[in-house]
Amino acid sequence: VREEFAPGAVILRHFVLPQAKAILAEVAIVVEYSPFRHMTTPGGYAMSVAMTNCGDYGWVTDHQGYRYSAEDPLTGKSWPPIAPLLYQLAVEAAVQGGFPDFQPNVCLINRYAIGAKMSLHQDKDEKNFDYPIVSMSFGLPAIFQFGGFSRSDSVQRCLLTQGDVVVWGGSSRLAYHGILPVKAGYHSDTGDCRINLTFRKVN
Ligand code: MD3
Ligand code: FE
Repeated sequence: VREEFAPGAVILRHFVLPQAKAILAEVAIVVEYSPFRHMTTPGGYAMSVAMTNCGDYGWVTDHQGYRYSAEDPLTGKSWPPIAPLLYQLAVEAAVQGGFPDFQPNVCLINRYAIGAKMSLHQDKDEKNFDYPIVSMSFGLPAIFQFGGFSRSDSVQRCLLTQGDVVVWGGSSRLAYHGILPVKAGYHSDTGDCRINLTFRKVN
């Protein structure tokens, strides 16, 4: 089901539902090598969302700021590679979203325990915004907030559930967005959490 949520933002509901278990199995392999961790914001707060990455680079934050790093600061090694299944599904979703030339080299993996949230923010660390971001959601549902180019702009809300994919390109790419605190619940594939993958192209 293809639905334009905002200019350039295409929701593919349940696009990876058939592959959800296989994708989560790939996430488990990544996590064995580069575990989930609560990173520290430049302001000194621990994020409620636990994160890891796979790919050529990973998104990291610490007292020095937000950036992409070729090395996992926790292991001192490279991040594990993006599994072919994940890569292929991200590329297929981007094609469906109108981006036939998207070749992601970063996958940020977010884990939301109950109560975890992500405040309104823009994704600007990639530097080249011509590439879209492809997101995939699993496990517990979450309310996603989508605003404008200014933090104070009004927001639209939508529920993201297991297998939903969103391609964020065009003018949606620099919009403010966030996730409200995840409500208590249980999902047979993830237990008491929500998992989100975002595929990005970073040079
Ligand atoms: C809209 N993640 O990792 S995914 C993030 O559910 C992030 O974990 C949220 O925001 C999550 O940066 C939201 C949907 C999403 C991802 C990237 C976007 C929406 C976006 C980039 C630009 C605009
Ligand atoms: Fe974001």
